[in-house]
Amino acid sequence: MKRIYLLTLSLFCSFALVAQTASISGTVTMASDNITPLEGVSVQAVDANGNLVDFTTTSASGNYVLEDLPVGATYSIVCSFDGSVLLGVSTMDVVLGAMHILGIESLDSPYKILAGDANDSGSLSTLDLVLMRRVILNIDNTFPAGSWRFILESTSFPNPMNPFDATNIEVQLTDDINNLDIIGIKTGDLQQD
Ligand SMILES: [Ca+2]
Ligand SMILES: [Ca+2]
Repeated sequence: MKRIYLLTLSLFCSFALVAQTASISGTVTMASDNITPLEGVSVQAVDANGNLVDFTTTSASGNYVLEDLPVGATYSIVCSFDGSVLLGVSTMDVVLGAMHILGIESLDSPYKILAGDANDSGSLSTLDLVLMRRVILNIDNTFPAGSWRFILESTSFPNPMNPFDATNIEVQLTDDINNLDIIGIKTGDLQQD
């Protein structure tokens, strides 16, 4: 009788242990079309104390899975991707940024405005255009904002002309999250070609 009790108790405990963790998965795609997968993006789950709890890299189809994350906690999902700083950055992007800043023709998507913030200041200004020009001329080989920034695909922009509040990815984990899809925005590629 005691044996059965212990067996039941241990089964219950292992079930409880399994139930205490969950996973987060999704796909990382390019902002240009929300379809093209980004392979090789580093995806990290960081808890509120700054501890790295799990990390992975996106597959050829852009998929990632973060596993064995204790539930009941809040996680920041931190993405990074090295790739070429010059990718997609040309004089045309500088021209589009200048037209936006001067009010001649506004950029038509919050992703494009985020792409333009090369110095990660939370705004798009002529300073960003100077940095883009320096990358085009091979004077600099990095942007202060990094080559890419990442936001949740589900992000809504109450004010599309000021999208800078939306860039932290945080989730409260209570159960598996299966569609935490993320969009990668190439810094400096305002036209998103
Ligand atoms: Ca800026
Ligand atoms: Ca471009």
